[in-house]
Amino acid sequence: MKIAVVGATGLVGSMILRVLEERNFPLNELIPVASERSKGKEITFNGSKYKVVTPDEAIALKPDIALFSAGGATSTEYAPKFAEAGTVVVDNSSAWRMDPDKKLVVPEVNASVLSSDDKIIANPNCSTIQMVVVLKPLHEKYKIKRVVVSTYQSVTGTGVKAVDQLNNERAGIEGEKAYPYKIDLNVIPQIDVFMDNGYTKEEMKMIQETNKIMGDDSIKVTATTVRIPVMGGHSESLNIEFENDFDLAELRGILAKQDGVTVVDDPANLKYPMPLDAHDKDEILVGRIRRDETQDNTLNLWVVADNLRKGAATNAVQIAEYLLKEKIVS
Ligand code: A2P
Ligand code: 11C
Repeated sequence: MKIAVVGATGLVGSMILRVLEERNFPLNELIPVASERSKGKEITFNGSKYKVVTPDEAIALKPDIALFSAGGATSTEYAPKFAEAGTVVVDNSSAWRMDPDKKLVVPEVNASVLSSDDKIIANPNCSTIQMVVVLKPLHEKYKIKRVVVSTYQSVTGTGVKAVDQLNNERAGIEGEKAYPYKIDLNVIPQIDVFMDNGYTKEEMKMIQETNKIMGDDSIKVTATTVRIPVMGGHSESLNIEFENDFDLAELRGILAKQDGVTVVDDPANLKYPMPLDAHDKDEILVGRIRRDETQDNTLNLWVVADNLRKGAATNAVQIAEYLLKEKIVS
């Protein structure tokens, strides 16, 4: 298996390399890819050194799978070129997610939609991924009518520039800004650009991607997405209204059995999920599970995951693992 990682020098790309190492992904050739600026730079993978190549050089090497995390423009330009050369692309940008001809995949939810016809496969937005893994088993059992989600998102979701901004502000150093406002000691109720309807693009991603991944446009989703001065891990408050009533103990059991989910919910001992606990883990942590006492068949819960891992790198690697397991790529 020849695997290219496009964006290998970036925040998500380097996490993809780490996740490939940790999971012992069965590859015998790694092709780290970045822009012309990084050509020739050395990266270490599984104890060996590899030289970074450009996308055009990588295409000529005909990788079996390319894991892309180099921004929408790079994906738009290069994913079709890799696909044409016979490579299956798993793309972490938003470039192809809502294309009706492309699959948008979270393996625990809808891996079965994949087939050998899929040459460019989209990896969803981080805040969507951690939400749908929790929604899926609950929808199957109780049928979701509506979800109200509010997010508390880490600066790592923006990239290196935002991590630098937070660190610089904490150290009292002037530097480049990723956000229009100070982020340390602050909360910014804007993630990505504003759309004509007053929602941000991040909010619209959570709405549209959820319907597509769940394969059910009848689920109503409304979102408020917020940036907070936290380093690794997105948190979400979910209010979920079901068609059918639920038993709280049974519902907890369903979540505890869900692949990729760990229930951390013991208020008596002050146990609930926090980003510091989710950091560097692949599991999605769920807690504060309780009835919304103001409305029938309605639940409140709290979901936390490492946005660079399950929210990006791990999900992409899991898609690649599924392609191998099902011999969609061999
Ligand atoms: P480079 O380091 O050469 O700029 P992040 O999201 O953390 O900013 O990382 C973006 C990643 O995408 C980096 O690895 C970056 O490489 C890569 N990248 C940006 N533009 C291109 C491009 N035109 N072709 C290939 N890789 C690119
Ligand atoms: C954030 N969710 O936390 C964004 C980052 O569409 O993959 C991921 C953007 C995307 O800022």
